[in-house]
Amino acid sequence: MKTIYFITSNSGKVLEVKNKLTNLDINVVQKNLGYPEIQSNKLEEVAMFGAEYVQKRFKLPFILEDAGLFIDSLGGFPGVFSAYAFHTIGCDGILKLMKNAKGNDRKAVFRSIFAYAEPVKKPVLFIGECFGTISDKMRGSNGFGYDPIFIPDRFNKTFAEMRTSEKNQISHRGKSLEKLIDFFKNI
Ligand code: ITT
Repeated sequence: MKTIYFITSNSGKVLEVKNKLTNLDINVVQKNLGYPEIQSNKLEEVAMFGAEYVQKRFKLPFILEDAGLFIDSLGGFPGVFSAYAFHTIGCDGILKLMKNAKGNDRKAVFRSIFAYAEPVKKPVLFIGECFGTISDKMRGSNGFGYDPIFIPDRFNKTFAEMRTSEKNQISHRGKSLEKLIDFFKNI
């Protein structure tokens, strides 16, 4: 069994990834090394910078992931600032900012970028998106982060009202992870 380190502080992410990679005989081990998140409005740049930073310091194969919730009527906020916004204003604060938003103004997209890196080679990125809307109030207790306020398109429940397996089938991370898995199958 091959071991791949997941450089993250977020055990919710590890849970979502572990099951799928175990099926490929890959053991995922969480490593909370931390890495700088540069100021850029593109998650791809944040993930690539983070991966190259870790690569210089950690000499084993690893993955990391950057995700964000981009709300149309807030000009993409919290976007690349999703972690900061979550720890400061949280889901409640986002709902307050959106209290007068109706219909299309509640549209949002979750984006996820995985980076896979091993020594010497350029890190490789895998992108996934999930479109949806922001709910009127927090609903559900599963998952993490903004899950209680995000309703994916074609559903009438939030991510936090879904089981992890159900969320994984449609989520941004589920999609970027599928691409990562295809990559692993071919190396
Ligand atoms: P890392 O150590 O992996 O960076 P993090 O929790 O800081 O963990 P991100 O920067 O990628 O993760 O995520 C930005 C924020 O978006 C963070 O507050 C998460 O809780 C939230 N988030 C990311 N993916 C999510 C998901 O699938 N559902 C709900 N919220 C999510």
